[in-house]
Amino acid sequence: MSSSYDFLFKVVVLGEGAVGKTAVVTRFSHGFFRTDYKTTIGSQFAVKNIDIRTSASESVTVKLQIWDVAGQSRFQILRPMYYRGSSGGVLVYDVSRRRTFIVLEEWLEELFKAVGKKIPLVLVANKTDLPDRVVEPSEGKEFAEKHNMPYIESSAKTGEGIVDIFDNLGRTLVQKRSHEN
Ligand code: G3D
Ligand code: MG
Repeated sequence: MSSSYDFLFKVVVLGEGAVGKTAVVTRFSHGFFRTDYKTTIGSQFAVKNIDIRTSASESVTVKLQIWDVAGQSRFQILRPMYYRGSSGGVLVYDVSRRRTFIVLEEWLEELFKAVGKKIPLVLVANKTDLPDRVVEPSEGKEFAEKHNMPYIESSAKTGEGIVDIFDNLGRTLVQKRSHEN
């Protein structure tokens, strides 16, 4: 197993408590879903290498350091510290709870303020496997368009969309970094 990589990015996962941040990260980094997650205390991170194709014959290895930040308000004072130095983010809401969608704007503000600039994000509509969906795809797409970010529907339970999230973000970050250099 090779541990070499071409790019390293810190990525933060943010959104209200219980939207599935830990489930999404666990599904992506370990490939399974479980129902006995401990509520994230403070923060934890996972590391995963992904290959991104840059042309028909070339690809680059991107190492993602994915920070799973606790969404509960009692951790608010700590979060800016975890956000700092992030190259990108994954903004998650739960399609079965409207409140988690309504507060997205506040999460954006908190993140950009801590990082000191806008960084590429992916909007994730999670828990699409649930029958009691209340936030429609059109609403999520509209928010994503307004903020110039891709919109991805996911289920940490079935695995739908999970790889897409990180692939999409990794690709954007590689393109951005390549333009900067
Ligand atoms: P958080 O890290 O954003 O706080 P968690 O959220 O990952 O801890 O998930 C909160 C609850 O939602 C967990 O339920 C978890 O199993 C569930 N969950 C996360 N993603 C999905 C999904 O895509 N589909 C469904 N159906 N459930 C999901 P429990 O009951 O374990 O607390
Ligand atoms: Mg969590």
